[in-house]
Amino acid sequence: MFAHNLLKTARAKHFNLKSFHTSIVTSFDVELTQVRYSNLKRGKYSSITDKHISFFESILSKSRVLTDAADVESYNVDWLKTVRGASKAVLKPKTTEEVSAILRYCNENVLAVCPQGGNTGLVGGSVPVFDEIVLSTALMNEVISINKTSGVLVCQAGCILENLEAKVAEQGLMMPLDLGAKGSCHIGGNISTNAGGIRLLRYGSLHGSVLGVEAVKADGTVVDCLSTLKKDNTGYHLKHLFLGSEGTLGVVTKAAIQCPPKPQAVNVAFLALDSFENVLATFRLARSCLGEILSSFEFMDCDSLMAAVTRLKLQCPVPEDTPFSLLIETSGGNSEHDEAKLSLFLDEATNKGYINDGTLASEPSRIKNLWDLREGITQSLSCDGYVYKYDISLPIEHFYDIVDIMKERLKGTPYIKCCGYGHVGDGNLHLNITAPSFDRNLLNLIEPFVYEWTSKHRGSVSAEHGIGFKKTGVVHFSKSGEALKLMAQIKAIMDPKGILNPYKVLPGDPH
Ligand code: FAD
Ligand code: 2HG
Ligand code: ZN
Repeated sequence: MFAHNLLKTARAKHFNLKSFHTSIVTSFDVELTQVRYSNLKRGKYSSITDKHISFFESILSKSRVLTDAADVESYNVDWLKTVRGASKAVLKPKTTEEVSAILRYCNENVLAVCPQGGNTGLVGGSVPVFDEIVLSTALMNEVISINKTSGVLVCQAGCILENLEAKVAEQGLMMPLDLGAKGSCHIGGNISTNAGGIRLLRYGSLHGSVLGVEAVKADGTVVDCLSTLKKDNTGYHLKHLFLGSEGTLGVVTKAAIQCPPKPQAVNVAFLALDSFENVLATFRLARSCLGEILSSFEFMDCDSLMAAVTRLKLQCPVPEDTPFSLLIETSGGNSEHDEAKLSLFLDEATNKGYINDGTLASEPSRIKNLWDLREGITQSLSCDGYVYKYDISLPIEHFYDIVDIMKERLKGTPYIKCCGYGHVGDGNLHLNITAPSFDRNLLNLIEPFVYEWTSKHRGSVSAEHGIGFKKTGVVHFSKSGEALKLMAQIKAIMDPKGILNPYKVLPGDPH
């Protein structure tokens, strides 16, 4: 029988992404990007003047144009506190028409713009590199409609994911994506990064569940692809251009999203395993035993889990020296049916010797406590100082190899932790290496080695976080020269003056 090592309820603790991390390093401690990456050249953009500010104030009102250095600062620094721009202005439109007027003006005056949602991106894409104007979607937060029958939500781009989750739940629906940053990230940011998250295994990528988008091109043209239809094969599927283009092709202003029904029964098992081989065996078994009710299959190694346990002071549901842990979630329409399936799976996994220990939760607060352990890892690791983050897709059989290889490679260096966690079900590993502070020698030991290794194993150098600012130099490890050329051509058509999020995604100098 499966060992129901009952969880002594972990402390219910809802961490706030913004305040938690801000308390460790302040924005002003972060080195300016233009200093840290001193070989970068500012593009030939105009610098913002009082005349430009007056124009923005005339269309937005004074209160929605921030120019005071103290007000602007948090928009200049990324969530990880690893890059810092020097923007002098933040614009906060409320409508598509205002976004259009801003971009038309910026395009005519060759002013560079950095679109920003919740600023939770992990690749430095959401903050300026030099003095780009920040266009924040924070006030574009209206839910336009929710159709209970079709399950289609239409909303503005600045809606916070967690708020949308609560809104659609009132209609018996759920959002098709979920991620640790849900309390801060915007749906427009999710679309622009093509965010993956913890339920992609079940509900697929946003390329499937985003039915339509409205976006504004660099010259201010509003592109209305806000279809709410499931089927629409009328020519090129333009909406996909905005999914994952990280603000370089247009500003997403509205979206139509297919929301699945909210499941009636959710169960979470948190399991202890002693080898990665057993992780893979458990995954195979879960797929065959749990089938359609499997909604997450998340993995963390000992250092990742213990970072969350110690930093967030959470109860550890498995022995503290457990080499590997899994969080497996099922969701479906019938609790008896789901529990019976889960029980069978757990018994079989125990009998086969795949799992050693674990706990099971079906009550919402206990489920949340278990998820907090997994979702709190990113924040906890940041407490060490600087985090070198790698978000890679790999063939499943090589999923964990790089963590051990990297530990060996970094012996004798000042790194603190080298750990791996992520979405096994999607073949997506988060390799994180922490150190007291940014160290170029350490970086040079990790890169380009980690990318070469990933490429050699036919993996992707960015599974779900995107390219942003930090990965432009390595995108060629996962994209052919021809593909990169086509990307540059598309950029030139959509944004000929290169004003939208320069220095991001595409390798090479901006326009
Ligand atoms: P921002 O960070 O503000 O922006 C991200 C990029 O999108 C930038 O390039 C920006 O210019 C662009 N952008 C933003 N809004 C728009 C818009 N309206 N139009 C055009 N461009 C725009 N990511 C995952 O994929 N899976 C995870 O599981 C996951 N977990 C996370 C957990 C934590 C604790 C944190 C801090 C981050 C996590 N992330 C994850 C990364 C991040 O949350 C996602 O990339 C998210 O989608 C970013 O949304 P945002 O609103 O914060 O966008
Ligand atoms: C997650 O899955 C996020 O928790 C963040 O994608 C991963 O911080 C990371 O490396
Ligand atoms: Zn992830």
